[in-house]
Amino acid sequence: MLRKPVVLITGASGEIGHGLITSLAGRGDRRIVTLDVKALEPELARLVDQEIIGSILDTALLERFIAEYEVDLIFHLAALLSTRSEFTPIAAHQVNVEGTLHLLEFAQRQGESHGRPVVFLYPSSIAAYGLPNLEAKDRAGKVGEDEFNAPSTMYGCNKLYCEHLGRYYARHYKRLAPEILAGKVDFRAIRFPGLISAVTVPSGGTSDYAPEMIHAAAQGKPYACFARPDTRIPFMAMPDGVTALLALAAAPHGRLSRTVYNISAFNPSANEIESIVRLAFPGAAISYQIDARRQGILDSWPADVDDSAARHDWGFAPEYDLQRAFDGYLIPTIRQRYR
Ligand code: AKB
Repeated sequence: MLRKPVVLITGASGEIGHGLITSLAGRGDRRIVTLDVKALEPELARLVDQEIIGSILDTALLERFIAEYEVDLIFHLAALLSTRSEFTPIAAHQVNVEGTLHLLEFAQRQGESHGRPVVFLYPSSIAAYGLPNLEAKDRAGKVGEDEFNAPSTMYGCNKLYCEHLGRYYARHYKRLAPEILAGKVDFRAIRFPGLISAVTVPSGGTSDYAPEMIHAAAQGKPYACFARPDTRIPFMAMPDGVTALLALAAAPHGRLSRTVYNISAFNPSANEIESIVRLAFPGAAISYQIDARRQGILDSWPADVDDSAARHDWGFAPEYDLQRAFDGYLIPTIRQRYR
């Protein structure tokens, strides 16, 4: 029996999965199989060809998958985010690193069996950076992909290491074997800034103060922001994040000069976000209750990143700047959501 060609999305029930499934299903050019420990919301489940509920750590499950499907595109979204990972570093390592290793090995075996490279999209993060102190952060300006690669969180270490693992599979896999086995996995990573979605609320991240503030205000709930008002990191509206993943997936291999790309859209401080939220929701009850430990993580992330390689190599160009993200996407969609 012929195996069925599909795109595989792990961690599909998370925030990025939501937008990605909707976009991929809208195009209608690929069958979609998802893998997550959590069930998809019913309206998303209807858009996929098969929903598998299970763990990326379950190797028997991946074995069965190999026998049944021919995968040539993977979006490996499953991960524990930065704040949660600090509370459970071993679980974080298992999901974020061992899980990714399993998926890379799965992709390698898929590529070997059907003979085409498997395009492997990996959402990395600004957490892969580690600025030593606020003075260095202020001085650094737009940080390039190869600078300040000394993360100070478990999640950041996991992301940075998996970027290297992906590059190893793509370029050097089993380099001492008599036959050439590298190149079966076409690994492509994006270092995402904090993502802000109008339709989902994140959990377990450290950039969560921005989406939490907006969603709380829209619901008329008070919000105590855990970040200092002057905290500045890069952010992006979710639709641009999804478009970026799809654009990098579609880019001709020969145009890519690297395996890991920064992308960014805007980088307001926490109190700039607060001002915009107050304009949209005049009654918003926003206060600050700074969590010094989480603040330390935010202070180690860059205030801005240099995304010129992504713009040059695969045409990255975000549609939403700060004003447009709020006026044209977040505020109207969120208002609708909580009506
Ligand atoms: C987190 O805060 O952990 C994530 C991220 C920036 O990768 N949103």
